[in-house]
Amino acid sequence: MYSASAIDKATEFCFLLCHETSYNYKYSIRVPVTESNPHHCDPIIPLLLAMTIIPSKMMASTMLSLVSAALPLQENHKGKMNLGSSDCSSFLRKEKRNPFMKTKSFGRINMAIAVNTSRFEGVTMAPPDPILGVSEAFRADNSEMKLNLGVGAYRTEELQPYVLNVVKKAENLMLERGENKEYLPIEGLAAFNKVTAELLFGAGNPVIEQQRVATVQGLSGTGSLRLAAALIERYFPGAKVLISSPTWGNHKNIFNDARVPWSEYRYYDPKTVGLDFDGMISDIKAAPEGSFVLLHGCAHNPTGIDPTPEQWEKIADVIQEKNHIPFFDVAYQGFASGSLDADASSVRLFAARGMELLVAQSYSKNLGLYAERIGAINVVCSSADAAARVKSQLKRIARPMYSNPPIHGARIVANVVGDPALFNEWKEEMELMAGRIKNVRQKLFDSLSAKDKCGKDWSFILKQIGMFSFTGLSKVQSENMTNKWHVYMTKDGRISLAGLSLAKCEYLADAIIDSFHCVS
Ligand code: PLA
Repeated sequence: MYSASAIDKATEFCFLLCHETSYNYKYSIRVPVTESNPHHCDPIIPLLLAMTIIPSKMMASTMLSLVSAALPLQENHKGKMNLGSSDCSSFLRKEKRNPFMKTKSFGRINMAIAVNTSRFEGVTMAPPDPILGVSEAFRADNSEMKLNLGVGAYRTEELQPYVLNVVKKAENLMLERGENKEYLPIEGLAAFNKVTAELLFGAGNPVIEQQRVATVQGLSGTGSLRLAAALIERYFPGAKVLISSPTWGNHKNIFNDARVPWSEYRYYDPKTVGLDFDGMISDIKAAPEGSFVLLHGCAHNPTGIDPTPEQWEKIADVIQEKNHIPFFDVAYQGFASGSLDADASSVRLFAARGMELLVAQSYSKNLGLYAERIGAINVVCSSADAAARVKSQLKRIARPMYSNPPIHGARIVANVVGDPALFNEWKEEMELMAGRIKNVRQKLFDSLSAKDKCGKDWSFILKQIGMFSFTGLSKVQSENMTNKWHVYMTKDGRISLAGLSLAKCEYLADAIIDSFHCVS
């Protein structure tokens, strides 16, 4: 009887032959049957295959129909033929593996037609990501002057990536303890979930004491936002999410992919290069009752403009009046002001009013854990009972998406935030990072003011907060920054000051002045 492996080898031989004889083997046929597949085939199939060196696509499809027609016959012949496979397989033992065909069969019989028309013909080329795509373009540039101010990633004064000392210490602790790599529960590491909620709301906050927060570890800020979006889609069908104009570009992708409708509220006023507070309030007021209002907890991305404490109170008033649900994105706690508590004050203000709210957290920036993908989604509910149910549903959403979250970053955060000595060290390091960004911000402003002969007022740069500066450069001006000056930035005019050094401020000021005044 022909075994599955004999058939497999015969088909591979067929390809080998085609390849060696320079035939157009693209149109040959292969019917792989894996070893694990117990079905034995009619000998007609390997015979057909062995003889098949087909020069045209049309013939290939004819052969495919023949083979397909022959396939059902195999059932009838089961057990009747025993032609042996030893000769054939010894002949083929010297086979070269054909790189063209690496297909594994997952079904009972898997037919792959090796044609040059792809089944994925309808898949169009996606554009590069507006933020992460900038880093790809930066890597491809060989200029010595190049500067990557695209993605918000902290660099040292030497423009090198930075791993925090407390992170190294936490990792050493993990090695010393010889911790294992077992799966985490779906909701993540319990020690992480505890400290992350405490860091956000403050230990002893009534929402924590009363067990009214459903906290689930997420794949950093993005993954946590995505979980929340899925929860909204499932339990608030048709509810709209209001997002600021402008906002972090990925917010729109997240809600689009989760099929959650969104619209924008006014936020940035280009005339004042500040917050359009009246516009923001009236758009939130005008939204359908019960909408979700996405707010940047601190260090608004991309503008770097945050509401004042008084303005936050008014925003909370309107949201309460309209029965909306606040949804905070806290990606920069500690990075805006250098203080973890000050940067969480907006969220705490809403929680203190007894409102139900959602908060996505990220440790990418404040602990420099970008690639560890560590963050959380917190849902504050009006009762412990509701929180338990919400948590159960978040787990249900997470399980089919990624099953359970990664452990490494969660342990780092738990070790740092949960240990008083490491926690204090972290705060010092964070102040240093936030301080370096503030120094660079000041130097950029000084350089622009000194160099700009037109006397433009650049003071808005000093009013902005966090990693970014929203320069006001248009798309073409931003393109000039990249094409002429090798300064990589997003096309909305945002620059990441975390990727800038004091030494490069003058060069950057020249580039900005040239782009601003000479390109329109
Ligand atoms: N929310 C906001 C407002 C952000 O700016 C970012 C990151 C995230 C969430 C998500 O970050 P995380 O998934 O790594 O936790 N924004 C970056 C990077 C820093 C990015 O676009 O992914 C930015 O350059 O805008």
